[in-house]
Amino acid sequence: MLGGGWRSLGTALAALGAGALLRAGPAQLRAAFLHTEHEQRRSKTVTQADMKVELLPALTDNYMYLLIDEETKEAAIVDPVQPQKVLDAVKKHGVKLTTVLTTHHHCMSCNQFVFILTRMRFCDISRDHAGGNEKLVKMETGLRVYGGDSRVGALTQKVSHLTSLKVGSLNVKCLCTPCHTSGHICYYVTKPNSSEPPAVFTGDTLFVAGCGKFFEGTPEEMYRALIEILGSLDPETRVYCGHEYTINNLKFARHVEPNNVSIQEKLAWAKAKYDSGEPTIPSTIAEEFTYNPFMRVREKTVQEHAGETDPIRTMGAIRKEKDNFRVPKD
Ligand SMILES: N[C@@H](CCC(=O)N[C@@H](CS)C(=O)NCC(=O)O)C(=O)O
Ligand SMILES: [Zn+2]
Repeated sequence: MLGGGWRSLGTALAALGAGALLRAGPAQLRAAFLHTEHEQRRSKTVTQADMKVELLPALTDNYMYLLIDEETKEAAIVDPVQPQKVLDAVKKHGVKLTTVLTTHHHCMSCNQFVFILTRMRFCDISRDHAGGNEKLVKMETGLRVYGGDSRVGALTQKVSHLTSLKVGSLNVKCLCTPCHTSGHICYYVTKPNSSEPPAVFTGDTLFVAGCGKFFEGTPEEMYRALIEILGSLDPETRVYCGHEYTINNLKFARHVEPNNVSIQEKLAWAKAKYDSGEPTIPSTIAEEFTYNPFMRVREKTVQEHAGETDPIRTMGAIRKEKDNFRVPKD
């Protein structure tokens, strides 16, 4: 295994992508290094009386989430792609890790370039989301591993839509949201009789101000996932997503709706967070409806931009546009 410098190089190259790397100048390379140094991406803990969520930055721009039930000190980890980091956080909080919640199997197209680097031994990065499950269950025995897809590593419990499970006294409801991958699951967490907001772990279905690519699904499926399923949760639900893509997503959102003030304000806020190395997560479901173009496909402004009058056709059109969108520098 090579040292930290090489790992940084590998991570930076992965962040740039093969095509972009060929075009990158010194400033872009430097930005990629700053952006991707793990030390530069700070963790953050969101504390409520009934549950605690620690955001654990991983790989280039992934998040793992340690969910703690404050009543029993039992914990679950969402998408433990870097197992040692997970166990360090478990130790720090003095909690008992019992559960792995996997949003989706690692998708080849997601992390192609990281995969190539791994094969070339530039770095030892494993693949994203479910890529750490097998290693984690070897390091920590007796874990229940949940997921909605047989391709998920070390799976012990396959779940389907509205399957319920417990993490200590917390209720977790599984929501099937196929599209990015066909077996994608979001996890909705509530505490009975609590006045505090619920949490939802959305993997690569819903990002702050964006959504996942349609690798294994259709615009109809993403419409159902974003509008009908996630969109009908408690509006105050905290949204914890799989990647830190907020700035790029908001630049696309601004392109779709140049006059939307919520987008402009959120972008200014996200840039300030990024500059201080802080996560832009969580958002809320209510906020997403104000600036996320994929949650706003029923709005006239978004439909007009897409040249469509139907929300599902609008969903398909703006996803295609984003797949080819060149993110502006400002
Ligand atoms: N180039 C993308 C990241 C690479 C990518 O394709 N990521 C997958 C998830 S592993 C995706 O669905 N991205 C959503 C998007 O590009 O809108 C970005 O920085 O936004
Ligand atoms: Zn991903």
